[in-house]
Amino acid sequence: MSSPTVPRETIAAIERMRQPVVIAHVVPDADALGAMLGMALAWTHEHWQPKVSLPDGSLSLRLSFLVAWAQPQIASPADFVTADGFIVLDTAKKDRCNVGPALKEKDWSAGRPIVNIDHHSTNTRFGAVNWIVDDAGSSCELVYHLLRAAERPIAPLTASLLYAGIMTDTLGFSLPTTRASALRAAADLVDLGANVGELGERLGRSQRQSEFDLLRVIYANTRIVGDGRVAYSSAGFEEIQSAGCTAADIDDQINVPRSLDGVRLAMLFTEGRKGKTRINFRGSGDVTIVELAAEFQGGGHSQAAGAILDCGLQEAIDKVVPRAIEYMKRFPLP
Ligand SMILES: [Mn+2]
Repeated sequence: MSSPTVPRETIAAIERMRQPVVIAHVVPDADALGAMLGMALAWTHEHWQPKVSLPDGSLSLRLSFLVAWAQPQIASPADFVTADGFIVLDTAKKDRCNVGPALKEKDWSAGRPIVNIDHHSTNTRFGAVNWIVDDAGSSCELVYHLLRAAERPIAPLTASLLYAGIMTDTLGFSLPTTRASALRAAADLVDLGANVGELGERLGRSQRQSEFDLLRVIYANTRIVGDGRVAYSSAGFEEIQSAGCTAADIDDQINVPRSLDGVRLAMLFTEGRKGKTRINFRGSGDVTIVELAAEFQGGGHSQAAGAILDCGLQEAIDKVVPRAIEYMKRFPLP
């Protein structure tokens, strides 16, 4: 993939705003945070005062350092009222926006323009302006190209934030979604001052005891089914609590069942909130899983998707695992 072309109308729509709120998805990962914080930082100047949406409790401990680095202006409910537009990044559907429980049920954009920039294949194009590049490896890569095209300065801190998203959404430049353009963008960001070593340390080698304890649970609960091609794990509400974690800390643990040799479909079931079970799906090799997630009203990318069921952990496992084993029949062994 050559570098994506940034549509002029995307830049023009952003430049028409003066006090937008920049938003990413619920349970923000490093790509969501990097894109949101990088965008807000690079675009802060005398005529442009962006705020970012980060409701209480929505940030994982592991990624909180990105917010501490960026020191963004956090949007209050009043800022949502006075905003003249919204920039939504890395978010496939409007109801996945991380605006907090009070605003979630309301029409928070109320006729004002939304600029929607994303790389999820299931993006519903809910913005007034939509720039969706579903073969881009990360939203941070898109933000990088946008800042370049709009001739916004990229400070070393912005470079670090964007590098964090490009690196993590490609699992350290190791997924098949890693295009040459992602590596080029990352290289440019290193030239611009991205702190590769510190990011590697913080994102890959700085587990807290609580996260480590939750991983013990994930390893212990991992099951292999479907002739060894399907693996899943789970953490119940009490298991998450007693490890000292919250729903915001759940994400990367999907890599435990996914890392088993021969597994092509991995799932992680977590009950971060009582009575709501989140499922992370990952596919590898020729196995795509976004269609499976869609059967449970979820979405995402072809090989990384999620869904939320309104039921407890065991009920969700009983519902989804047999269906997943059945689903694998469309991917016969070579
Ligand atoms: Mn992403």
